Amino acid sequence: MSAAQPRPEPRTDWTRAEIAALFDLPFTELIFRAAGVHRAHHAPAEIQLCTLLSIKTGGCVEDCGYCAQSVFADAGVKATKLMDVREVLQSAARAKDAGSQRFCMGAAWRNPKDRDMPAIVEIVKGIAAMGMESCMTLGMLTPSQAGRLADAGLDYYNHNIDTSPERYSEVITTRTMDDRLETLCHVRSAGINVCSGGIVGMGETRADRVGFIHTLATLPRHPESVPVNALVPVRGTVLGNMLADTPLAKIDDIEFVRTVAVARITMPLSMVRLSAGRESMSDATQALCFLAGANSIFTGDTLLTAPNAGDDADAALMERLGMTPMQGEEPLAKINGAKTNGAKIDGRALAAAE
Ligand code: SAM
Ligand code: DTB
Ligand code: SF4
Repeated sequence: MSAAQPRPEPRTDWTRAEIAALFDLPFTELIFRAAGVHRAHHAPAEIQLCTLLSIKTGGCVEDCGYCAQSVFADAGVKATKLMDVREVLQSAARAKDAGSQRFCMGAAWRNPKDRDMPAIVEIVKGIAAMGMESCMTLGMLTPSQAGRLADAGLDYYNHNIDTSPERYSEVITTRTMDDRLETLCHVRSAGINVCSGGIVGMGETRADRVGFIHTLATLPRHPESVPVNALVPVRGTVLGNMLADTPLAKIDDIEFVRTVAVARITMPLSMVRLSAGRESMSDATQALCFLAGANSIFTGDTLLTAPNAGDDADAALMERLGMTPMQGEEPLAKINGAKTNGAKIDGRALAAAE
């Protein structure tokens, strides 16, 4: 195909049977196919580096069974107020200096209150002014809040569907999957790039993983980024306690890699982010995830409250694998035309940590 021809839109009409059939492939066949799709659309030796900061921690009124920040959990997380705008921007500047492409901020809210919006808008504008990409995850949004974030220059909004529609109410009772999809629709309509994925390893079935991927891959437009988190089992949360008491319920590494591969095949242009859970994954499992099409990670020692692999471990892993930080724009963001602040990274993050 010549470079001038438009790239075909990725399929959004996947059936559950097709997705289940992908999961059922022999592992080597599945990974081979996923790697082929990956290199057709992405630079296979590049990894996008994102930095995460919790700008408002704990005390969340939602009852997500995996989350240490819920008021229903007893995980020893201290509730804080929204961080000072200046402190957040200083932290973003440090991340930029360290070579991170995107600054992602999370707040333990069911939804932002309108009184929170001026500070949030100021943060988004400040990060845009630094020439860095921004991502926020603040819970459910109204159309007007999404519009305000878009006007401020927010590049990405993270809002996970977390699991299959069937499993949803077993994990979270204080909101529905439809509530989540509605916010994704407001974010999309406002012209903000969508980041949406979920968690595997919550004791779900293969059919739930099929339903989870199916829900994302049949959205009217695929999310630009798809975070695949491995459950970080935190004692004091419903799911963390379950895993601590039934260690055999932990997801098998091979099944985790299969989930990454199926996400890659069904959403070929999306960035697939290997998100939470890397700190307890072997280098070999992470390498298989990259081979299967994962091409983005969170750097640093902490996610929101849970430990992350850390820059030294990541620098060593990248060196071992001969992989380099991604420099350019995400393929779907480029095609969909939603603006990004076009941040460029210079690869100093990992080099500095060596
Ligand atoms: N309150 C906002 C929300 O729920 O959208 C934003 C923050 S919330 C912590 C962001 C995402 O982190 C969740 O949707 C979930 O997918 C992921 N997450 C939370 N706790 C996790 C855990 N223990 N292990 C893996 N992923 C987790
Ligand atoms: C996502 O899917 N994973 C990140 C990000 N989006 C905000 C969060 C992971 C949180 C892990 C648990 C914690 O740190 O408390
Ligand atoms: Fe609150 Fe988000 Fe945690 Fe759910 S995942 S309890 S909404 S912070």
